Amino acid sequence: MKKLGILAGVAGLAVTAVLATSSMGSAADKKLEQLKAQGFARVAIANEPPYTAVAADGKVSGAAPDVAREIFKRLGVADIVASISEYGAMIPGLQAGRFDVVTAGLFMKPERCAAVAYSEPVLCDAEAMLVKKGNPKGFKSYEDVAKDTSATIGAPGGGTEEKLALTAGVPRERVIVVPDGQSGLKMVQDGRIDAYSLPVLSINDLMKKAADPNLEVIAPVQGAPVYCDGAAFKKGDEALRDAFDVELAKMKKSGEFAKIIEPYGFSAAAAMSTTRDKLCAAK
Ligand code: 6CS
Repeated sequence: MKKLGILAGVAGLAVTAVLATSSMGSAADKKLEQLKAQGFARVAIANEPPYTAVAADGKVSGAAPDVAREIFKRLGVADIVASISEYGAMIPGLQAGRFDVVTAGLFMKPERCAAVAYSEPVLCDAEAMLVKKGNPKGFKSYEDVAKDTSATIGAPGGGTEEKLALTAGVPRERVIVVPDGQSGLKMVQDGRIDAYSLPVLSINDLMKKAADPNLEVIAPVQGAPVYCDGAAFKKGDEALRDAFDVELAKMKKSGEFAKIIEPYGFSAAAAMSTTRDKLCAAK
């Protein structure tokens, strides 16, 4: 009887394992099935062209949402619906289930990689500063801002540039949280901050639209890394992330990826020259 009992026990374990795997498998597909049924994926964006943009009529564009829209379409999810969020609120919002994915140029860094499930790289860029014409304070790096005790620098709340300035030694009270590009531009124009920092392509976009001869772009910010973003999924949605990556890899190979991002000024080669693992391990 004993033997039978043990055999039954082993069989029971095997059945449990099979059920668990298939339920895990179905749990993973469940998220994609849920998005297909929903008809759209809820994406977080910042409205920071050319990464992400919302037109007056509500139309969402920008390199990150355009790549995500195309990939979700290939996965059977008809469209994306975007919510504007501050960078610092994107990961908490994702974890709270307010978004299905962040497609906003949220750069991969170890602490973020620990909190979300990133896709492979999509958009890469260096950092820049917008300053008064002639760069009167001679900024070349975030350390230069730190050394000048009267200098202030604006950056997005919870964003990479805020972190870089603080890490370079700029005291908290001289790092000013700026809600959006237009505000940052105006604050530099009005002399309320001495510099406004965003990635190069975002600052260049602001500069082009402002067409203000009294402004100057410092790019790249010396000593700051080139970062790349990926689509950021909630931990637990790795199967959806993996399905996203399969389509992303096909588009990188076919040239369709370049066709979407390069008109915005991004380099497909830059994104294809690195990997999530490398970026998430970078110091
Ligand atoms: O990932 C970030 O934190 C940064 N990414 C972009 C596209 N703009 C500013 C932000 O700080």
